[in-house]
Amino acid sequence: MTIGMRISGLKGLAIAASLACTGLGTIAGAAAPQGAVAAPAPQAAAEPAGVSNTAPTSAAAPATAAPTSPLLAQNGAPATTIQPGIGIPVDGEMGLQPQVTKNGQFAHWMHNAVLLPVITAICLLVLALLGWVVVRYRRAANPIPSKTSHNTTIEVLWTLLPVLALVAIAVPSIGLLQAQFKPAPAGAVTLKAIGNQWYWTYQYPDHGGIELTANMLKERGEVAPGERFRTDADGPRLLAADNRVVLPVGVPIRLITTSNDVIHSWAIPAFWMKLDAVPGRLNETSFTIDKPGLYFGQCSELCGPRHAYMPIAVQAVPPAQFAAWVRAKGGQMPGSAAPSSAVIPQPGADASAGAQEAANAADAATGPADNAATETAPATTQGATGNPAGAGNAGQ
Ligand SMILES: [Cu+2]
Repeated sequence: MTIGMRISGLKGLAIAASLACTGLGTIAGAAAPQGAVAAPAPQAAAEPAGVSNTAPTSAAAPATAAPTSPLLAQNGAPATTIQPGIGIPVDGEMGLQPQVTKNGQFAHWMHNAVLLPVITAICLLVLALLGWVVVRYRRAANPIPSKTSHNTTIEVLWTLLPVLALVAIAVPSIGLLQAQFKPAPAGAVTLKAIGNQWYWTYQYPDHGGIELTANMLKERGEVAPGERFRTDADGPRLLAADNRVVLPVGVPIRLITTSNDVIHSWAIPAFWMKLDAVPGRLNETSFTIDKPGLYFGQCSELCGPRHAYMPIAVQAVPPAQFAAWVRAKGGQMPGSAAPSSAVIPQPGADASAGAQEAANAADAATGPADNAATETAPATTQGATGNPAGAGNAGQ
């Protein structure tokens, strides 16, 4: 009886707790009944610019040319659909997302073929040794313990074997570390990602200074009438952004990150990419996307109360589509513009006067952290598009 009451008491507590949790959850969930919503045509896919469902964010972004092709969505980005299991998290999934960069594929292999087997083998060995000691040398079986205090052979072994295991792991690991910070080759597409509390701005300095501002898309119940909200075509809740970063596949990308306020981190799991965005400095890395698709990520450096609400959505498209997008955004492809942007300068790659000139021009274009982006990042953006206290905002 007592036990029964105690259990039901605990059960009541548990039910109350879960009700509290689901209560919070349903507030967020009710805002976006997945699939139940008569999905308005994905705004990013078909509607012309200026449609009532356009978020104010689009207005805050620099004025862009109208779409020039039916392949391009209202924001000039090629329409790309989400592929199940690629570039997005999957419920109940264990392990890493499928990787679409060379470093990511290598790292994935290393995780699955090197690290996991080594960890498993070491754990099993230590467990077996412990079990053996516990059983074989228990007091009943071993009433008079040995007084041995040294054994050279076993001491050499337990020093050397871990060293060998570490060296075996270090060889591919150091190679991967080096590959992750390899400078981009000439001809790479430069993407500059700038962290802000709490949204991302992007610049394409080699493509006529295209600029984007990307805010998280709010749920249906969180927007003002007529304001754009997230649909399933935009991406999962908390990961869909109003503006996607468009990048070409098969072309090296030079990623430069910086920040306007605190440290953020630009991270896309499917790219094996996580690069801190630090105010006052530029971090750089490079990667090449193998497959067209839609890839989602988030800020991965705790940057304040709305840290969880600054998603990253990358749309990787064939180079020709990328060029069309650049033109639709009012930019131009390198080579079709001033000669200074035709060659992407590499420090020390070419000391000729022309290259130096190009380097200087590019330096001026990418500039230090507090460059034009800082000034043009509209102060109103956050006010216009930051989500009001709502789902997931309770901690603020
Ligand atoms: Cu952040």
